[in-house]
Amino acid sequence: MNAYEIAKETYAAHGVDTEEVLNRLAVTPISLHCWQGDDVGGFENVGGDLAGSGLAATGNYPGKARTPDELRQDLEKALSLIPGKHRLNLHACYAELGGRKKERSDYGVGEFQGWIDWAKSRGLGMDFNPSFFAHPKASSGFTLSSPDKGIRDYWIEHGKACRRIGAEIGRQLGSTCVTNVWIPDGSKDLPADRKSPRLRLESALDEVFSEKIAPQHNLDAVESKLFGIGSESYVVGSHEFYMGYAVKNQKLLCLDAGHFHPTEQLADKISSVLQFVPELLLHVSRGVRWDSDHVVLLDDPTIAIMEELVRGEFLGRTHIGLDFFDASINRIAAWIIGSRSTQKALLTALLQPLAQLRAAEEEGAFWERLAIMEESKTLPIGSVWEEFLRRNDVPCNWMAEVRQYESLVLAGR
Ligand code: RNT
Ligand code: ZN
Repeated sequence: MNAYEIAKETYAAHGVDTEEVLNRLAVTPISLHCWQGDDVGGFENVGGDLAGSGLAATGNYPGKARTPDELRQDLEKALSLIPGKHRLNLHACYAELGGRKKERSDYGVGEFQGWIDWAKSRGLGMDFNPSFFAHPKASSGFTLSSPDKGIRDYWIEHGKACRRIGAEIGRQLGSTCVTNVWIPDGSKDLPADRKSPRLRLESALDEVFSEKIAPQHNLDAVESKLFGIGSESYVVGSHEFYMGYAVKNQKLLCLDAGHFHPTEQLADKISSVLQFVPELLLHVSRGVRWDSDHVVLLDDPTIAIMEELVRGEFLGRTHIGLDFFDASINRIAAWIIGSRSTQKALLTALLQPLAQLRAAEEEGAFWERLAIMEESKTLPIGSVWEEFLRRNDVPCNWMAEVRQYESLVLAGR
């Protein structure tokens, strides 16, 4: 018997069917965020200042992608070392303008056709994001909630344009695109008026979402945040704001694992939120002190998120995306580590002896429930993971390939 066959028997004795688990893992895509590949730079050259707009990647590891083709080449390398079928999550600032100048408010599908064709040729679905940052019109710190009507209208048009692009992506690829709205709006120091920007944000969002778009092509999500660089004292789009907005308007809520208080667990929010909104978008991330965007690991918070998705039978209503950017390590390796860790967390959750846990809970045997949780941590998960890699023709030891790619491709940039 090989290691997988032994693991299969071990899990069967705990009431877990590893074949079913492997099938479920195989049909759960991860939406891979383009922005880890170039430190959230994009290719528009608008002369914006990232640090001034609430997002900052730190580090200067050599070999960063400088063009859409280089970024696609890097994504292909990463995807070849991540088992399963996945998606690309693209930001509007990755538009291909071909050297021309174009306002974000005027973007159409043409600027993204290269990305769509590439995704289609590789069998990838796509998700999309309007970019409300790294732009002169975001430099005041306010976009959709700006007191300046001209600024607000510009970003409203951008949001509308992006929903149409999202719908066209979904239509062309035959796979629903989730278009996620995150804005950096907020203030460094104490505002005197917390109310007005929120009222303006609500009506701006209503305008952005006013056009009817077929939900099989595009779904809208809204993402909250606790604080950011330059928005330490006040974030217009707080959790309460977007929770209210999503419930009222039946939008998807995007929960980013790095956007809450450090001791607050995203996992516990899932069942509450899905009781009132139709679907969820996750930005799987790892907060470290003030940073919300470290590379995802197979850690307790990530496992707890996946446990909730499995235990609540929420996988069918949840879109799993990644959101981190580390410019201090090999960027392709960052994608691979984060994606594989997310998949391992899901595998861990799928392999838990849920029937046993539920039986113990129903009986009121809480000591036994805790014991099963602890004992199941050392069941042979690694053998099931290796079987998943084998079936997807992806190596266990991918580091040698990344090292080689580093010397053959990245070193020449
Ligand atoms: C920022 C949000 C947002 C961005 C991306 C680039 O705090 O998490 O999701 O990271 O849209
Ligand atoms: Zn996010």
